Amino acid sequence: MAVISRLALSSLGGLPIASRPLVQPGEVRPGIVHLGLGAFHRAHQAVYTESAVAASGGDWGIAGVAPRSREILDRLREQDRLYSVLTAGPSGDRARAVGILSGLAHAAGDPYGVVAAIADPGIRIVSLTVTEKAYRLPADLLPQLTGDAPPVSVPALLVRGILGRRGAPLTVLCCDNLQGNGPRVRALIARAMEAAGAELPDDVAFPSTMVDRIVPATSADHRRRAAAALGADDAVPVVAEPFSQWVIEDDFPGGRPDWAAAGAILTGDVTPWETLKLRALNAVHSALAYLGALAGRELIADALEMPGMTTVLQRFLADEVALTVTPPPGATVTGYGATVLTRFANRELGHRTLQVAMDGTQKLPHRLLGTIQDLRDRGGTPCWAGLFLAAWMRFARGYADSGTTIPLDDPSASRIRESLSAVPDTPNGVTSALFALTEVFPPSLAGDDVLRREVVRWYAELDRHGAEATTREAGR
Ligand code: CS2
Repeated sequence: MAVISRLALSSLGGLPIASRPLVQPGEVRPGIVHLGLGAFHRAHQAVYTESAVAASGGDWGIAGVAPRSREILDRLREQDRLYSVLTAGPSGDRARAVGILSGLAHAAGDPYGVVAAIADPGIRIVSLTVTEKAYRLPADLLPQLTGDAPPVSVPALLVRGILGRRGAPLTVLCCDNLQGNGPRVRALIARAMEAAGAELPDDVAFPSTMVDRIVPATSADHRRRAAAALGADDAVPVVAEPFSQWVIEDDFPGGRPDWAAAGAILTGDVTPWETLKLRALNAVHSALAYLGALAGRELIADALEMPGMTTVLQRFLADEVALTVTPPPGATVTGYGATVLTRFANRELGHRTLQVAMDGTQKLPHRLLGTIQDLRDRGGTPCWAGLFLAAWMRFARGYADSGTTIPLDDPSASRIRESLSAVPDTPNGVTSALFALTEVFPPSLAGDDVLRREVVRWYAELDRHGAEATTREAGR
């Protein structure tokens, strides 16, 4: 079988028409530097940008920066920066090559090259998918800003790049699942600027965005299926569900691609979309991940099939999320929630519970704790949210209900292990130790007796009966 590359396209007659990229790599000049060349970016923003350029033109090629791993860069270079997106759903597999990557760089290996790319006035947007945990200032920020250490962290790359621009307007576009992602990143970069003895220039904008497409880690099976659907081998395909959504706050002082032509929603206020997505979709995802992983369910679709699960999730959406979220015009929490559950039932995606379970300490504040806080502020009791929090706490012990170990992949893993080793392995012991994690729980929730009672109650159920039986009973 041919390998996906320009050579393959020209000398081997090319790919089937439906699989061809909308633009050729190198045909479009770079206008965007993207930090975080993971699967999500390649299946979401890159696809929108390629369609926008194909529809309306513009120098909006993407220079993709891999923060740490070189592997993806080497593979993409071998394929002339082409890769494919495998869309997997109940109606079968489809695959298409994407050609919008106009350059590749490695932040760990060549940080000054990345700083120079951000400083280049031809670049008008720096977009980010670096996961929740990258949005903090590193302990060695100062040397990274002064040049005594290489600027490898996201804040240092941005500060040094922005300082090099001398007046060319720029948009920093955060595409990670953080509540208020625009203002949050602006505040972070403003603090880093201050540490550098500078001020954030007025012509740098930080619009908020809501990004949505389920993109599991690519497996060997996905690679085989991508090759079959594409008609060519690809070492680095990405797999995604058919659904895709992007809502963007329209604030781009240096211009932007015509993303609306690609189906994105450009708006003045992203907040209602963002809150709905985090609190309905991502919270339910985490609930499935923790309850499912405890019950030994490998896939999100398997977890959704646990008896009682759908009822539990629907009650959470109707009784707790709907009560605290004002959805965007035309949407309802329960209607949105129903679509989310259909999407999670997509077994062809092969999305693993352990992948969604990762980084709980970073994710839960954005997706679950806001709902809990709002409920408590109104004097309500977070029943279902309490169950999900208890499931995370039980998961954090590192054992499934069967007694097999489950890996705790979380930046706070060692702090969690340390706290748990100092308390008895009981509902009160474990929950008290974890409520004391200040990076997760604000004092208003850590000291809330009603919340604590709910969580301890559910934890005791999970401890006694396991996640499978607890969910079944709860969903009666
Ligand atoms: C998931 C998200 O891994 C996770 O935490 O909840 O990555 C989710 O698949 C996306 O936000 C969907 O847009």
